[in-house]
Amino acid sequence: MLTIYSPDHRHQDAHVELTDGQLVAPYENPKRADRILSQIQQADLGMVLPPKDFGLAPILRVHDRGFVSFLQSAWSEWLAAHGEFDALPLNWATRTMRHDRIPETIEGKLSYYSFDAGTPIIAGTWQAAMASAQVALTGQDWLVQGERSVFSLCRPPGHHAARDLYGGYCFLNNAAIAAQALLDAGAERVAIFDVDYHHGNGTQAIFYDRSDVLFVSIHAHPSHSYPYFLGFEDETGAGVGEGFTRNYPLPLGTDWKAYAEPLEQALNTIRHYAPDAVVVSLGVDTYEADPISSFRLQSHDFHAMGQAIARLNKPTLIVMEGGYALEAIGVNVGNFLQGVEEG
Ligand code: SP5
Ligand code: ZN
Repeated sequence: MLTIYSPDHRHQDAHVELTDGQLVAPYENPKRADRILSQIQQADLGMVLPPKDFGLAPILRVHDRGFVSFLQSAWSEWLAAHGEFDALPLNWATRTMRHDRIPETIEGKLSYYSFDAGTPIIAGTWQAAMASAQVALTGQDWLVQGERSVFSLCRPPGHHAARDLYGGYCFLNNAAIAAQALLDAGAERVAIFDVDYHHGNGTQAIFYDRSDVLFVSIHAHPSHSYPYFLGFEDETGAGVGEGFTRNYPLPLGTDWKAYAEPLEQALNTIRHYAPDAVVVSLGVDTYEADPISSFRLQSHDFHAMGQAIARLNKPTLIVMEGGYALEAIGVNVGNFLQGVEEG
């Protein structure tokens, strides 16, 4: 299988993450993509190609222009105001507050455009996020050229980012940008299948009121897991999008035995939709030893998951999302890709 990769991901390399009341080294760090890439090379999984440059236009098909401008200038504004510390928001407009005014200062803008404090902006954030989106777009382009399956080794990840919101280590929604580009290249229906441990709240929000993108997600139940406020079963879409969002929230501790059946249900939902192409948001944070998650999938289960998805028998773009167990992330992703290839 073709892999698309850019070393520019290394520009997103923050200093701190606030977790359980402590400042720790970021779970979302450059080693993740390095490990995946070296596994792909060692296991001879196919050619690795750099991204082409599709510019900003396909990103602005999904994201708000003010949001994109904010991401481009956030670091220089923050640097001028505070110096070389990771840029992090401290408060948000929740219930009882207003959402219709964009603040003028960088602290206010960080708050306006984010939904958590776990997603630091540093000097290289824009460059890395932009490269990650181009990696997804290039994979999409190969699919349009006739490839059956392509792996876009995106980093930073994307599925938590909405039209004008960043968070959950995500800035630009790579999977959504690729899905929209597939439509713009002539596809009538695209299915996004999100298997990351966390609900893809950003992707769901982007396509919630549309029927040309089916969003299907299998994830930890939001009653106990991040991002907490979206991903429940009763969210099924709005307006003409009614019926084109499907969530499969699962309990803490879910293992393959409990995962396999909802996985098959989710795949049947996708089959019924008969998409022209499938975009997989691949998180391997469902792994048993993931440091921030609770599921219990084993390394060989990712092979079975890849095989099950390949049985959809559709052109498939795999976009990298989460997965934080550095010692196993390469093998887990490699197993998944091998499963897809074997079908
Ligand atoms: C792309 C992706 O996987 N983003 C995940 C973002 C999760 N951010 C907050 C996670 C909080 C986890 N807290 C549990 C810590 C265990 N000690
Ligand atoms: Zn995740």
